[in-house]
Amino acid sequence: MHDLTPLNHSSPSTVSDIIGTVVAVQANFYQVRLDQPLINLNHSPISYLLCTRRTRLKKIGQQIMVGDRVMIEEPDYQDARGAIAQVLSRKTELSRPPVANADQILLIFALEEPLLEPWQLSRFLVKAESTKIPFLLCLNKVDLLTSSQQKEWQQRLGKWGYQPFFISVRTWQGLEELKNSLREKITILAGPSGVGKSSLINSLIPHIKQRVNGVSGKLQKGRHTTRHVELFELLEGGFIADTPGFNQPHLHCQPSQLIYYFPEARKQLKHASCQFSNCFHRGEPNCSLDKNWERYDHYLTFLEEVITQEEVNRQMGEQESTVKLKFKASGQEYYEPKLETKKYRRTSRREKHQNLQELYENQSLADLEKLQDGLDE
Ligand SMILES: Nc1nc2c(ncn2[C@@H]2O[C@H](COP(=O)(O)OP(=O)(O)OP(=O)(O)O)[C@@H](O)[C@H]2O)c(=O)[nH]1
Ligand SMILES: [Mg+2]
Ligand SMILES: [Zn+2]
Repeated sequence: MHDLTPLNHSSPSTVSDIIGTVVAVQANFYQVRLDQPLINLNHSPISYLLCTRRTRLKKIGQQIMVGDRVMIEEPDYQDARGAIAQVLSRKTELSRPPVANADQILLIFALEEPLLEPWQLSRFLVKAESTKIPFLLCLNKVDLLTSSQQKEWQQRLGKWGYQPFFISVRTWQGLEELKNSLREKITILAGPSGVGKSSLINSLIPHIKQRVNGVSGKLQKGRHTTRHVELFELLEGGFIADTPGFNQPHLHCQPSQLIYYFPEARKQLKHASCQFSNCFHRGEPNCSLDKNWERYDHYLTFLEEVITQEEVNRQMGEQESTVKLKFKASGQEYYEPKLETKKYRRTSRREKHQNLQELYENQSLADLEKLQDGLDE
């Protein structure tokens, strides 16, 4: 028989000793990075197990996501396989991309090629703020800028309330400092297409080059391509996940909350409050917000958007008995008609179809496409 003990040679391994992090999910298989490598009789360490999920978990509908901390039973040493017996409780959960226990988001933009576009950056920042997961802002391709241009951006973003990392994956500028912020954490990369997300991962972890290229590029941009997430292990400890670039994250939050996703306004409202607790800060009497800040226009535009979204949600709420918001394994949202009792199924299905039709007609196609993009809470 094969002997399997933790590398530290402490007490013999019991079932609950084997704990790891799910780094990839494919169909019904889970790739798990073990906290402590196991060694077999041949003294070869096993760091990864390919696992299935126990039927019991399947029965209770326990989903397993990338980033989940799991307990493994019945490891098969020969083939490096096992079965996930339990999923530990999650610290955080993102639905798009679907990742559990993310410690932080690394928002990355390029300063040039593609040119940094303030509105787009602002939208991503608001989206990141709304996830409540801490995030870092990183501006790449600093090699394409003069130092005075860099300083201008630094000052401008400082007024927005951010101190970004200025980096160049090409010249390695700023990467050591950035690496220190990734240590021992699960970090999710996010940002528009072409800004250098995959390049960054490839330079942080050179030995996985081919795998990361597989996740990236044009193939990922089609509407129906699978949005596959995978955690890559950093040499200094911790994991990082590449995501396919998306250019227009969709915002949805309570309209009255939106203002708090702008640090420069949040700071003001800490010291003063408006007459109305649900003030939208656009001309209400006795509004205490000073409107003289660069991104106030961004705020107003995004506010319109989230108010419209709230209205759509309300309409959907009214149809709650007929459609149900569901998530695909890839994290994509879709609406599915609920099934009712057999007696009414035939007629109500047609009605439900009509409801869905109306719902879709009320929104422009562009909005529906936007619904499919972006990070989610
Ligand atoms: N000048 C310059 N070019 C860079 C730098 N980092 C990456 N690039 C280039 O930018 C292009 C896009 O890089 P990717 O890493 O593929 O970008 P991505 O964010 O993964 O893009 P998607 O996968 O489409 O979301 C490549 O041609 C890189 O060589 C940099 O620091 N400076
Ligand atoms: Mg990429
Ligand atoms: Zn106000």
